[in-house]
Amino acid sequence: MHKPYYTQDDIDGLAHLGSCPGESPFVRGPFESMYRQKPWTIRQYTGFAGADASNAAFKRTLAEGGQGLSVAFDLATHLGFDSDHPTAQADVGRTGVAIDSVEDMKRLFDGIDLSQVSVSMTMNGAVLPIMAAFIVAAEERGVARHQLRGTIQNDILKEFMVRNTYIFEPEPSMRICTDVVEYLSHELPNFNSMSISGYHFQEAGADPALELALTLANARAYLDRIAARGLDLDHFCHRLSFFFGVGMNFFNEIAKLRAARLLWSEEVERRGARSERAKRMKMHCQTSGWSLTAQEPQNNLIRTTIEAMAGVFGGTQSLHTNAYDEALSLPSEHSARLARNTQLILQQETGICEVADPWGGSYMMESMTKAMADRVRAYLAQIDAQGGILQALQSGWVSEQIQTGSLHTQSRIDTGQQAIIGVNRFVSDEPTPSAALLKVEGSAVLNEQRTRIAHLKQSRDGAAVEQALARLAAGAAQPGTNLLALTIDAIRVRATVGECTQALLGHMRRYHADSRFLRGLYAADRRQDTAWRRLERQVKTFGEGEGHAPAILLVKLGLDGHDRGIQVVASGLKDAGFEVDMGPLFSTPEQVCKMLKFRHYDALGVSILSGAHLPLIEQLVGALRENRLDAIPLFVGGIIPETDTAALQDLGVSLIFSPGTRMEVIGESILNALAAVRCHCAE
Ligand code: 3CP
Repeated sequence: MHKPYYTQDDIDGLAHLGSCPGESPFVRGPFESMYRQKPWTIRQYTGFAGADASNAAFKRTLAEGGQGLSVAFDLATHLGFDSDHPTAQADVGRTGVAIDSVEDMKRLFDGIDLSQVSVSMTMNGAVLPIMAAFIVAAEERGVARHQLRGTIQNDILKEFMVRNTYIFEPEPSMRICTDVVEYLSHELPNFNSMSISGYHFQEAGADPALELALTLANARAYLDRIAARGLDLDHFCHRLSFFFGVGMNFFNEIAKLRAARLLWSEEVERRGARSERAKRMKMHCQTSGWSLTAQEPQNNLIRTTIEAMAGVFGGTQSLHTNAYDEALSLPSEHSARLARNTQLILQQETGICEVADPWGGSYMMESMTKAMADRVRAYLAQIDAQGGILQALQSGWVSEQIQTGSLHTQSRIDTGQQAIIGVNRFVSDEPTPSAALLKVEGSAVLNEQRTRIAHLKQSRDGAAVEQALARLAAGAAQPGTNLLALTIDAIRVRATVGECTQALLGHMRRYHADSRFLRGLYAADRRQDTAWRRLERQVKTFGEGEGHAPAILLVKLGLDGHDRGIQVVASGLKDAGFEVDMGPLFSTPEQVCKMLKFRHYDALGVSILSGAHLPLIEQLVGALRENRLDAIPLFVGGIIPETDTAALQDLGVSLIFSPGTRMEVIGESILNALAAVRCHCAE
């Protein structure tokens, strides 16, 4: 909550005041000259289909004003599956580029000078083979290790908390992260070895203070592990970088980024760092994907511009601006260009780069920076009281905090308290002008990758691969051996990403998360709301008619781990009176059938945000038919382009819900569909 206005009284005595940009505690920015010397890096997250298509997109981005690269990998790669693995097939090349070996990595950067362009790679679960493939690709192109500049995300803790592209259990995962930091700090001195991320917390529902607190709590856990290896803070700390989301809460977002630098500087100093470089937080920011709406998508251009300005006023070093059509599909060439131009216009037309920390000294901003830092300190104290972030993760505290945030936000939107223009206010009757969406031909990418893997396996020295993988597997069982060094050896002799992962899985167990959703919170926010009470009555009436509450099974199919939407829907329907079960992440059609046989359900709801809805629903419907379960009404929620609606309906999908659908609309639609089925059966 902001005050109506701020005065000198609000900043009197604030301890963080008085420094200049580039001075500890770096509230005002990591560099004195900030954007006058070097504007933030325009770094757009890009990658889809195969390496050649993504390489062309990288070259286009650099030619059109992009200043660094940021690789999006597909879900199969994230989870350590080669493209020819049966589990991966529907997801190959959908939400990022498919990389199975160093050969793919070389094609990805073909014609791009890795000694000149810095490359960020969002990779966590399969960090070892992907980082190894990047290093070997550069080596075979003649680029020296010290010339490589860029960032590997390598932040596994937030994967367990929200993003869900983990492979191994937390302990071995932490070892892998630390091995990567240790290796890079010695071998690739100009490469950032972590991008400790808050972005995904915000996307999952955390407010800026919780986002920052969880990020810093994770960073502390990494510092503990790295310090335990005997590494000197002044040697590696300047290569730990950060990544935050920037949403529509304009002033708060700026305050968050300023408070982030303040708190990090304090933390690192407290641990004994001496150099200014170690205490200086550097960050990448991304505008909020969640704030984008499928309704009137051009409005998203405006939202993204405002969020980008908050990131820049907050002093970010690197920025991704989302494309306006991302609530509908992957960005098209045109929307990607507009997103990039948003940053070019800010850098080159506005004069914003001329002054460092323009908000410095503002009564409001300084007081909000302090308030933000205090809220974050209070969260950190709560985490410490539980014994640290790993304990808070395992007890469920972290997911409860985030889900609470997301449910309150959803109820504020559904009741209209939080305005979203075109969604809950000033809704337009005009049809949305259709955008030219990017469509990935998943099956073509899959076939190409399969052929390439087969060729690789025929042409390599099989015995050398076997030996390298055996050494990697032995290393996994032996703490103290650096797993990145061993993976580089395996990748160099053409082991695949999947084979390296499999070798590690011999000694490191695969992690399986529980699916949880909160009960009672959403309904508590909507108790006074007539639309909500009507839904509750309808559910009750349905239950009285049937002799039991309507029971629904909600599942995530495929490799897509984005579960904010399904958790909100599960909580909302449960609170309305439905019986709700949620299947585990990464369910297969066969597992869904098993769950449906285990107990009675009136309906099945599937959430897919990865773009793989057509092949996945086709597989699911086939399995349902084989198991004689195809009479159950099937609903799909997620990012489903209108052009795919008819195909899904032909497959037998009864209802499709896009992001932003109000809870009572979902609930009532399901009840109506169930009633229609009952009528049909009675006829
Ligand atoms: C910069 N430099 C300066 C100044 N500005 N020196 C003096 N004065 C200045 N004003 C120096 C820096 O110290 C650095 O040198 C060099 O110039 C480059 O600047 P930089 O600030 O380090 O910028 P950059 O290379 O772009 O690196 C930015 C950070 C990096 C540090 C944030 O980690 C990064 O690029 N992160 C991006 C992460 C990312 O793209 N994530 C994508 C997530 P030295 O290096 O010598 O110090 S996408 C996730 C999407 C959602 C999902 O998960 O699915």
